[in-house]
Amino acid sequence: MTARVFDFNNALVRTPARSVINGLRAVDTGAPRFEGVLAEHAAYVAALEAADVAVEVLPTLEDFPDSVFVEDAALVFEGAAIVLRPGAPSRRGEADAIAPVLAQRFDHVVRLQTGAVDGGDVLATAGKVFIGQSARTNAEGARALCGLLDQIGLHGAPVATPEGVLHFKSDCSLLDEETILATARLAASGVFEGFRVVLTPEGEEGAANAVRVNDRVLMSDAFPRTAEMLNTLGYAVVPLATREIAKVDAGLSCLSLRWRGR
Ligand code: CIR
Repeated sequence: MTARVFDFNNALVRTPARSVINGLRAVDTGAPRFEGVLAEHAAYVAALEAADVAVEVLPTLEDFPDSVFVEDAALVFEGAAIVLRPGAPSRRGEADAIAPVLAQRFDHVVRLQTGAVDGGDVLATAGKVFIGQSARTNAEGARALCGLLDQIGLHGAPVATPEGVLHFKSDCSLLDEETILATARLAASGVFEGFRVVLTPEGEEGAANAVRVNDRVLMSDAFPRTAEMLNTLGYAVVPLATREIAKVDAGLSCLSLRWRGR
């Protein structure tokens, strides 16, 4: 199997819980305003729909403040899904909540049984699936995930996430089959050898967590220099407000699970 890496017609998202204001955050810049998070989330859903993606909105999980970040609990591919084991103890139960949802939608669903992996640490490219080891994803989980990927014909490649970076994909995203948008600190590790790498401008590192969906790239509107650079390179950037949700370390990929399906 080769992973469809940005050609999607389905997505799952989850409505933010009121408890999102207590979501985990690396640096405390204050709690997000709930109404603001809701509005930003609604605009994100609309942007996916405008890109021709059928979006299913899952109900809130009040007991899990970070459950809006559905990407961290699972990986989805054409016909197959993998339920993960999020690394933060407060997020582990999100996997139990997403498992039955995936069982209804995918022919093949397997579950990571050991270690810890957050979906935010997993970047699927056409040839290989990078698994960034981080404070949330450990070597045991990465190894076990490689085994599960192997079962569905995909090749997992454990790599390092720079120190202090929340998730591997906090610092990179796929722009097309050959091109990765990355921060200079991640690209410097040489991990993307063989890819064309577009670097985020200094001071706009947060732009790296964008998401390519069909013919466009969804990106935070906080990074105008990156947007201009990508537009000049021929990518169609859709800027989205993330001011509130970014206070709990949101990027653009973490808000949905995306796949090509029937
Ligand atoms: C967390 O720390 O787990 C959440 N507050 C943010 C998760 C963002 N997820 C992602 O980038 N994949």
